[in-house]
Amino acid sequence: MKYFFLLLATFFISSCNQKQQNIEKPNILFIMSDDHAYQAISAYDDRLIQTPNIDRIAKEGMLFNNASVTNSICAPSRAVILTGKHSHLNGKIDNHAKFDDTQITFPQLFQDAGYQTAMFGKLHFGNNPKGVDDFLILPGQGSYINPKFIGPKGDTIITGYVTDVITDVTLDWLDKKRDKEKPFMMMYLHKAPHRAWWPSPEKFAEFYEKEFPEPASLFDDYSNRGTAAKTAEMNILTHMQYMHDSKVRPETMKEMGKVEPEIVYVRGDGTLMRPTAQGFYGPFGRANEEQKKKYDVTLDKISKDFKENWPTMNDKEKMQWKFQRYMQDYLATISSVDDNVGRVLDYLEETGLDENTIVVYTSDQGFYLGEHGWFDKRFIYDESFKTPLMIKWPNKIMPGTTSEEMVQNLDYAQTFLEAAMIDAPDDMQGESLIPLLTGDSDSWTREAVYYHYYEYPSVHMAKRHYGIVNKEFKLAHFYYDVDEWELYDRLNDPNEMNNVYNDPKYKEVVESLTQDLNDMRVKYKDSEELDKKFIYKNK
Ligand code: SGN
Ligand code: CA
Repeated sequence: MKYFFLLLATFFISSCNQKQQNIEKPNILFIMSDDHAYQAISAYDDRLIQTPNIDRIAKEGMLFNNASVTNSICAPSRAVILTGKHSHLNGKIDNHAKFDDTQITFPQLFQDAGYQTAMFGKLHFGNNPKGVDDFLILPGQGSYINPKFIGPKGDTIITGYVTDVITDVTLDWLDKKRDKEKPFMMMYLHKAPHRAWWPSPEKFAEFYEKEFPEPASLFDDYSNRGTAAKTAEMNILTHMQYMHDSKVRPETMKEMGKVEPEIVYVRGDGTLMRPTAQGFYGPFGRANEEQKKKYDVTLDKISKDFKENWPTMNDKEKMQWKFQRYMQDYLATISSVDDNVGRVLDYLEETGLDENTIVVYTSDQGFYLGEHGWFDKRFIYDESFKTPLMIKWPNKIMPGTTSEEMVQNLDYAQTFLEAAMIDAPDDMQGESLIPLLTGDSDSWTREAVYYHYYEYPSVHMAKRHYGIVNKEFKLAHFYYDVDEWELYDRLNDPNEMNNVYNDPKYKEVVESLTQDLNDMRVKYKDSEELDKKFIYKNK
């Protein structure tokens, strides 16, 4: 009997401890959008758009000015975030490679440790997420209008605009579905602002009336750069499509006959890709009659303007016209993300959950908003190498602080695990950001980061390269198709217009950074053998 009471008492104490521990463990709300450039977040830069809600996270927490990704492309970035390992080790080197889901991803560790876990929105993996109690994910890239989702119980189509819908299911889970006795780790993953940019009808109308400032390098001719920049197919004038991107009606294009410049992509296999009406009707065809009517008002204005004015424009004016259309739609989709992030932050505040919740806002990578005349990402150059990152954690992170440290998406898993007091596997390759977040920056020693991009030959034709980046310099090796090196002086040439690799003034910098890069490849277990292994066999 005595033993029975002892046992009961032990059980009671340990279950109280368990509860106590769980209560103390922070919730994690990981918000990630797709292709959201830091230039389009007012906490970083307010020339293009105001994002008051996303900015709340920075105001109440820490804004990272030098956050970057290890491989600037969608699914690989997500694989790095989930595994805490570089692409060459997790195997998801590009959007085509299969993700090996026998690997440990950090949500599994949270689930094992007693967290409630969920994922809503875009994953882009081809397999369902592991380690989540609930999920609703878009198939592949997903759709902006009336999106289809994959869930534990099968597929479902939800009527509405994707950014609103993902938020509705997120709030529903937070409010009604989760076990409120347990801490949660939730991944709230937007599709926006991914191409082809279809805003909600209301934002489409609102942003069509706006005009945006052009970046200094919109008319870049790529002189003083390498072959890769010159041959990439992501120039707004020559590669952005009229129907798919600018939302000119296919019927208008047909009436007009041949329109210059002709937009043709050369695929990696050498085949040509010409735009079709499907690029327009694929997304727009999903709208119901009521939604179509709302879009039609703005679509008619765009087509009328294009038909009347395009034929008499010179190339400079054509570039300017396309840049404005690009910004209007891209930023309109972001405005919806911002409104919806506001809804979720409001919910946390109203319920008091905000006090013990770590909120992260980031993107799977950055994006070119006309810098170097480009859209898209992929390159180690700043706009796509860097990614927005801000984190708030009441009573732990001092509000309104900034960090200039070289942090990466590789670090998120270990950061969240440490915050939740869960052991990280030894083979994760990042570093926890907790010392930076809590003001103990002396224990942060990293000075440079490693980058490696693989998806070539493929859409946009950005050549394979790896490199090293510290606060002052960026050294990159384009090793496939060409054998070219590039060095940028980040402090004196922040827009990266001059490759100074062969400038004798930089000889010593080149020597020491090349050594650092080699050391880094050894440290992270990357190698020439692996570079070769990942080259597509059919080329
Ligand atoms: C699609 C886009 C590309 C984009 C890739 C990868 N074309 O192919 O512009 O680079 O996705 O994007 S579109 O016809 O869909 O507009 S990623 O974010 O998934 O890596
Ligand atoms: Ca992306």
